Amino acid sequence: MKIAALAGGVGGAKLAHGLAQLLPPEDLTVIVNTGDDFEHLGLYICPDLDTVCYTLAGLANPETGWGRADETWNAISNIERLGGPAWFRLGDNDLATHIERARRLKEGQMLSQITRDFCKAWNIGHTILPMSDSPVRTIVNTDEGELAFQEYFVRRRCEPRVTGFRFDGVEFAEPAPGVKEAIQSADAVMICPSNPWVSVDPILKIVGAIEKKVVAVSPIIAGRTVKGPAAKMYAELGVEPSALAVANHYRSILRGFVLDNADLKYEPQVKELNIMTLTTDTLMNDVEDRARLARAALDFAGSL
Ligand code: FO1
Repeated sequence: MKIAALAGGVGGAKLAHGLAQLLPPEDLTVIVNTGDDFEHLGLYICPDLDTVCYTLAGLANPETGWGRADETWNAISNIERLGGPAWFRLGDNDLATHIERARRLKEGQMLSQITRDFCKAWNIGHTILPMSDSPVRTIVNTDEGELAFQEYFVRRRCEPRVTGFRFDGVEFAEPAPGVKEAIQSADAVMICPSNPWVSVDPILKIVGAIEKKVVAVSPIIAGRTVKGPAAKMYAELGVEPSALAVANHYRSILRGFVLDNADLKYEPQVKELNIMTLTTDTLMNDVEDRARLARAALDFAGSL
């Protein structure tokens, strides 16, 4: 089965890794959010893209989910000592990625081409694509005014109250080369358990109408997110955070929805939306869990 997976950061990367364990390289393309990207320390940081790449390459930090395993922090410690901005923790190994990417971007290379070369260097067989080669910037509207995404997420630890989102540049951004083709040739599009507001919505805006069956895996389990502020965002936007809220979020495009056993009670309401359901254990605590959930989601998608 050929899959185009849409992914944001840590949760998305985990399911993408599960899918990569099961599908041959030609059958999986992961399309990754770049709305979290930003320029920092003169470099170009693509947190979600790097999280997905490091995870599929087996290089990711197992504790944080982002950044590199066995990392050292000499550069950022020295930047801090010099009075520079150290709130965004860039490890020494990770820095090499940002320095080399910034160098190539300055030369005029496209982000998708650079990502392809990096994936080759990291021995990743599956295709990982940024959603677009053009910059898109997620802006979080809060009770304290507008904040650039990483300012909100890392610097302010998601504390300000969210009132909405804007994706600067999205109206001019074309899908990166390969994105449309991956969706067109896929048997199903799988929305990974990423933040619907800030990880998946930017990708959906870029790719436009999807004429394939779409299956989503809920990032909300029993009203909470494993990682990240999705549940907090729903609550602040006046929606009770739940798997049902996620199904509603994607209702216009979903054929199938995977929710956790803990959310069994929402199955009838999701079905009322004309969306088929699979209720299973969606927590991914280890590499085996990722493959198990991917297997269940693939079988479910195949059955629709
Ligand atoms: N997240 C944090 O909470 N604190 C950090 O200092 C931080 C640094 C960082 C460096 C590289 C990278 O690729 C990701 C990093 N992240 C950090 C994660 C990132 O901000 C978020 O995971 C995503 O943007 C949300 O999907």
